[in-house]
Formats: sequence, structure tokens, C-alpha cells
Amino acid sequence: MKHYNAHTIEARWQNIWAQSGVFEPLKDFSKPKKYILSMFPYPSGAIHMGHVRNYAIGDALARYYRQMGYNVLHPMGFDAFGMPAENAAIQYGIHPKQWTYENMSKMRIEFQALGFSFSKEREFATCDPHYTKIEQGFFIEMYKQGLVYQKEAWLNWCPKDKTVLANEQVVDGKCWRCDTPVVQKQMPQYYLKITQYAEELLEGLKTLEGHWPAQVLRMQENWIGKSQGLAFAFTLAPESAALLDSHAQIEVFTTRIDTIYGVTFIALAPGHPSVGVLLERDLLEPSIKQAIIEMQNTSARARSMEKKGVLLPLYALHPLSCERIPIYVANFVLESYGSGALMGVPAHDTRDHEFATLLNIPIKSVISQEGLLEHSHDYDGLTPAQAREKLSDWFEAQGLGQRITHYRLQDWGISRQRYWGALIPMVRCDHCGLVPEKHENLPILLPEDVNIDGEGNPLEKHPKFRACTCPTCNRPALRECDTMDTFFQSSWYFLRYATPKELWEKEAFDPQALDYWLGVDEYIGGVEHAILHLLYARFFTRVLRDLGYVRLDEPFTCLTTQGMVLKEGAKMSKSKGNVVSPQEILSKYGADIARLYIHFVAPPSKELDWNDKALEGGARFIKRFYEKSFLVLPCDHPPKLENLNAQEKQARAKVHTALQKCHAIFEKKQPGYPFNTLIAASMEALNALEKTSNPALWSEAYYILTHILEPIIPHVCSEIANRLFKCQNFKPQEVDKTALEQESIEIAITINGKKRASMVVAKDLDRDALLAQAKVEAHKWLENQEIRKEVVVPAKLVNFVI
Ligand code: ANZ
Ligand code: ZN
Repeated sequence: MKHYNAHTIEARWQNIWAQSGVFEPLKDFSKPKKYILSMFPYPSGAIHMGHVRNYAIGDALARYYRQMGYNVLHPMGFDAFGMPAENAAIQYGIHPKQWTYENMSKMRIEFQALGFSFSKEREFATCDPHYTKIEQGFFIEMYKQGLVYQKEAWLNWCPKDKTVLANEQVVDGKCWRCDTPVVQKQMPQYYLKITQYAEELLEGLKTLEGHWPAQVLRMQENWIGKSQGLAFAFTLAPESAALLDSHAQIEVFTTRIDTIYGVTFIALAPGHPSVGVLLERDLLEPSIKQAIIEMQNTSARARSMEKKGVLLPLYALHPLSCERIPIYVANFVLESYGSGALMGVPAHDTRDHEFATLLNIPIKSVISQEGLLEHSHDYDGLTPAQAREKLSDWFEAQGLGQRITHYRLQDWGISRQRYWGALIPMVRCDHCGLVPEKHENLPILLPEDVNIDGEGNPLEKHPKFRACTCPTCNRPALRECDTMDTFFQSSWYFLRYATPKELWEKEAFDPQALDYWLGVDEYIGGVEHAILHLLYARFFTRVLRDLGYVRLDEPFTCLTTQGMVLKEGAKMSKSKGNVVSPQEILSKYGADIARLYIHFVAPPSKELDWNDKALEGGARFIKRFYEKSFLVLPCDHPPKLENLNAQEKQARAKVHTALQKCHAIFEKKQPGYPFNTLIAASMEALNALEKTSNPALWSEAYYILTHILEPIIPHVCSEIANRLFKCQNFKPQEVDKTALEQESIEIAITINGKKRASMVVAKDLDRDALLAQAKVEAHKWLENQEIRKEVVVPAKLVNFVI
């Protein structure tokens, strides 16, 4: 008997795989396909446990579908532009490009050491020039279609990094990378018109129901934030109008026009244009001016923490009662939503209520206890919905307002004032204005002789780079130095993988290959990308569809989001010093044990709390599985089994139960990829097998177990299967139903009488064990529920009343 040595076995198989090209997708489009994609990493130089988990899930799926005879695309690449490369340049004086490509080499070695079955041929980095070339081409086409525009905007600005931050990059009012308090700054930015696709992006979510986690769909829906209401303008009282422009009005957006008689104030965003006029004309008291400037310099996020506001020397007239309504500047009003102003109804809106209480503004209720309108003149007694209709009709008929649909979703600001990114391919000409580069000049690449010192954008300080010829009039012109948000690159990388490498220099995509491979059959990644990345990718796909590149609406057919990897209940982080490094685990235990552990302790969607003890358990199993394999007789095919005794039948039933479970899990008959239950079933099968000594039975069991565990622990399974069965390729295995019938039965699990799941159990399992297993299988439906009654119908079903 040989001892298990993970390192020799794993090195051998990794070599064989690297030489053989078995993980490359085939160009035979007549075969059924599976496109299995894990989100690509940023090349930081070392992968972390979150990556290992993400890729272990994807790899299991890819390997399973190869067994099943599918043509599998399972690519990996690098999301290679972004800040950390520049920070490294600032800190260590190493060029971002060198740093990035060196890190990728290190990470490639780690991928190999983990046995991931990525396609090598399709790998690319988003900073590769061929990728930039295509992407800049897309940008120009979008610009020509009117999908890109420039606009002055209030932006989150990190004074330290000298960069614009997205709202999500502002954490508690501070820069997510360097913790510097964020200020607001106005500057011209390039925007993509994602709002033009808002309705379609919302509608599309319906087609994803049941295939994407419900929580992710809800987050996307809220992010798009559709609401229907009325836009109308308040006229200013005459002396107020005189302060501004004589025809000035305050436009507002409301979803509750039924509460119009409850308006007791109007609130403007700190960046509202009328506020700007008052400041410009110096019409405000110093203390008020000071307070407004402070609000303007606070990010929207930070502003939402505590309500603040000041009264302006302005009054508007109520459109129905003609009462004078005071106008405030309020920090909770967003510049970028609606018209940047709202009608305040403190009696019926909690934010308004808080604000009114703070500033002693009257509160006027216009909806009675019974839920009908009151103090609303002609509208008294109506339901709010009726009043909304009637009032909207009235405003529209008077020409004073109109019904509109608003989306919380805003256009996507893609300008970054950073060096290490894809350049925006635009040119400023004194004569022609802003013009896109010519296609034949692409890619516009970054100059490499730059001085990156952390102060602003090095491209701006590079006259040789900036000087160019105008693509329209050939006069001297200036190159744009903004680079693109890195989300731009990650919005289409999954489309690029489908195209064979040899076409990359010439074309964006091979249309036939795109049609064949897309959508992605399973996309796996962290839930932190639930909103932005996925929304941008869904948008980008539609834009490319409308530009004629792809014939696809939704890029990701199914989505799996994996839970975080924790240590003792806390997020792993360098500052807490609780990081478990993949390198350490690899050198101590090897890849298979690490992979088994990851799949064994928690199903993908759950958090995974790292625990070395449980790792040892997995290590013992693999060791035993390997070492016992030397008791198995080598053979070409699993032998026929006859005249088994009761114990042998029991063991065989367990093996086939595990096999059945394997198919059920991968084919999603049991949702959420609960590989932990597959591993448990395999362990049980091995235990039962060890109580028997029938060589034929052992052969069959090992044949099946190496197959079903190969997606999870590929090295040791390949080693055993190759030695015992000369198995070159893993092939689909068929469940022998008669083996199951011997000892196992299928039991339905119902909840309040509705079938929710089923389980295969030993025939003689007693009531308590049956209930315990049913609770595990149905935990999804039982979580946080009180079980009122448990009913067991022997050999048929278990019902829970909740
Ligand atoms: C009066 C009112 C009364 C409102 C009431 C709500 C409840 P959703 O539904 O999310 O679209 N609003 C309008 N513009 C705003 C801005 N720029 N910043 C912050 N809030 C703004 O929100 C629409 C509601 O948000 C609008 O309806 C408005 O308050 C407020 F009982 O008008 B409502
Ligand atoms: Zn010109």
C-alpha cells in the first residue's frame, strides 16, 4: 500500500493537463455546449480564499460537463486595469504595466497549482492592446450613436487619489481605497446612456427569474428604481422671482400628488441651480452660505446620515391654494434625482417629517385614519389612488405638469482621471471641438515614459502624448487624457472569450462562435457584484446587440453567487490578521484537500467559516480513499455484480445513491449546488464499502466514486482511475435503479402539503433519522419557521406544517 502524497500526485497531473490541452474548447459547434464562467480576478499578485472558492465551484461544473460529453468553454483572464497598479508604482516605483504582467504570471502558477481546468488558449488581460483596440472602437461607435456624451457633473472626488469615485466607492463618506474624506467637485465627464435602456433592463429581469438568485434580481430592480409620478413647477412669489430670474420656477417630481394640500415646504438640493444663483449674486447671509457650501462638499451618502437644512429668502406659491410655501435647502435632496427639488409633505413622508421636526416646519395631515383624503377641498373623501389620477389629470389639462416615469438609475459616468486604464479615444480640436479618433488609429495606447507620483493624472503632464492631429481637419489638437472606468472592460470580456485567439488582432468577435457559446450557462462570482458589474454587463450586451455585434439580450443565463469566506465569523482581512492564505494551505495539504474542504463545509451560497479542524477531516478521507484503492483489482470495465449479500447490497446502494445525488446536484434538480451532500454521500459509501470484501463490488464502487468526485478532487481521482481502470477520460455513469431499490427508497418532502424536495434514504431508516434528514434537505424552506407538526407516511413522504 502506498502513502498518499498530494504533491507528487498533483504535480504529475497538472503537468499532464498542461501538456495535453484537454481543457481547450473545441471548434466543433455541432456538439452540445456549456459555457461555465467564474468572474475573473484583478491581478493583485496573489489569489485569496474567495477566489479559490469561486473557481472551485466553476471548475467542478466545467469538469462535470466534460464528463457528460459537452463541449465546455471554461476560460480565465485578468481584469487588469485599475488603481492598485498605480498605487504600486507610487509606492515602489515599479511601472504599472510591469507590475501587472508580473502579477499575472504569479497567479497563473497558483491557478495551475489548484488544478483549475481553465482554457489557456483563451486567456487575456484587459490591458492587452488587442482588447483596448476593440473596446475603443466600441466607444467610438457608441459616441456616434449618441450613447456617449459629456456633461458637467457634481462628482465624488477623493482629494488624495485625485480621482472621481462612484457612489459605491464612497464608504461612510470616505474613499474606499484610502479612507480620505470625499468632497464634491464639478467637472466634465463622459457618460454612457444606460438610462436609455432602463426599462429594458428592468423587463429583462423577469426572464432571469428562477435562474438568478432572487436577492440579486431584487437588488437590480431597486437599483433601476422605476417610479411613476407627476412633474410640475411651483411659481415663485413675485419678490422671490425678482431675486432670481423673473421667470424662475421650481420644478418638482412627486409620486404622491394626492398629498398636494399637505405641502408645507419645498426643499432644494444643495447643488440646485437656483441655489447657485443665490450664491453667485451673494444674496445669502454668511452663516447660511457657509452651511450650504458645507452640504455641497459632502457626498450624497454621507449626507443621508443626518438631516440638515437652511431656510432661503424665497417663497413659492401653492398651485391650488396659492399659499406662500417657504423654500429650504436640504441635504437629503439629491441633485441627480428628478429635478433636484421636492415638495415637502411632512405628515406623509418620513424623511420630510424628520426634516420638518428638526426645523419647526408645520405638519399638515391630508389623509384621514380611514385612509381617505381630507383637508383637500374638492378631493376630500377620495382614495389616494383616485386623487392621484384626478389631480394628475387636472395638472395635465391645465398645462401645469405632466405624468412621468422616473428611474433611480443614472447614466454611467465612465471618466477616470487616472493613468492605468483604457484611454478614451477622443481628441479636442480648437477648430472642430470634441471629435472621436479614426478607427485606423486604434488602439490609442498609454505612453510608457510617465512619472507616476500620486499627484493627479500623469497623462495631463505629458505634452508629447497629448499632442496629436485632429482626425477631422488635420490641425494640431489635444488628446483626451481620461481613461475608462474598469467596469467598461469587465462589461464584455465574457463575449470575447468565445472568439478564438487567432482572430483577436483582427476582429471583435467571431459571430458564429458567439451564437454558439453565449449565453453563459453558469456565471459564478461574489454577491458584491450583484448590482454594478452585472447591470453594466447586461447593458453593454444590449448596446452591442444594437450595434449589430451580438444576437443576445441577457448574457448570463444562470448566475450563482457564492458566500464570503470568513475566519471565526469575521471577514478575512489583512488588518485583522486573520487571513488564511491559499499558498499556505496548498503547501501543507495540496489542492485536492483544499478543494474538498471548500465544497464540504458549506454549499456555495452560504458563508464559509474557515476551520482547520474540518480540513483535517477532509484530508483523512482523501488519504483513506487513495490508500484503500490499492486493494482494488485493476480492470478495464466495472464488472458485473451477482449474488451480493445483504451488506454488499447495502454498500452498493450507497454508491449508487451518491451517483444519483451527483447527477441531481449538477443538473440542478437539487438547487444551489450542494456539493457538501454529495461528498457526505460518497464518504458514507466508502464507509459501507469498507465493511465488505467483494473485489468486483470494490471495483465498481471505485469506478463510480472516482467519477463523481473528479469534479471536486480531480488529481487524486485521475490518479486512481488511471491506475485501476486505464481511464483516459471520465465518462457519464448510469445509476443502477435496481441497486437503489435494494436498500433505498425515495421519499417526498412536503411543506404544508406542497412538494418541495425529495430524498433518497435507506429503506429501514427510522422516524427520527428520517425527520432529521428531511430537515436538512428542506432547510431552505424551514429557515426561521416554526414547525407546528411533523407527519411521516412510511416509505412515502414527510410533511412539515409551518
Ligand atoms: C411628495 C411626497 C409625499 C413624496 C409622500 C413621497 C411621499 P421614489 O418613490 O423613490 O421615486 N423626491 C423627489 N425628488 C427628490 C430628490 N431629488 N431627492 C430626494 N427625494 C426626492 O421617490 C419619489 C419621492 O421622492 C417624491 O414623492 C418626492 O417626495 C421625493 F407622502 O413628493 B414625494
Ligand atoms: Zn479639427
